[in-house]
Amino acid sequence: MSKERTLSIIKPDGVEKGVIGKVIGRFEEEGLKPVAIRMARLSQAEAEGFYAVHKARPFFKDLVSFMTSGPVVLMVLEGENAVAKNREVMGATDPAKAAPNTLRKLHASNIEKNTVHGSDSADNAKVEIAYFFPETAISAYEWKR
Ligand code: RTP
Ligand code: MG
Repeated sequence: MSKERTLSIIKPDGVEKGVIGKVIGRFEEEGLKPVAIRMARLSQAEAEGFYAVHKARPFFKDLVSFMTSGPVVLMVLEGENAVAKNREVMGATDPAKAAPNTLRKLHASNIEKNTVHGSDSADNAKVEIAYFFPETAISAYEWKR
């Protein structure tokens, strides 16, 4: 096991539903420590750039329009196997297929408005973190608990 970082986003539906605290609390309970947090309203260019890998997908236009529809919470989470752990806590993309008690099962509306984003590999996590946070915005600290 090794300490790793991943990028998490609470999507506009999660902010709108008022579950920011619940989502961050769950990450903390699961050993994922927030080391950077900022709220933002993504521009179209930022959302298109972030999801560029999905550019050719039929849902790309809707996804960009959803991700720019309201504020999001951008976070860097740190912990043992943070990338995989975050994906596990989020659950499947489609909440109908997500395991019980995952964030998407608990809070998501549908396959698009699915409350949270998490990087899908350690390499992508590095790129996604750098997309939103300069290294100086990431705080080093230890949990005392
Ligand atoms: P994410 O990147 O947001 O963490 O989600 P993911 O890895 O579980 O899913 P991915 O395949 O990367 O898709 C990115 C986001 O696009 C929206 N989506 N809509 N309408 C559709 O069929 C569809 N499929 C995907 C979702 O918001 C998904 O999280
Ligand atoms: Mg993805």
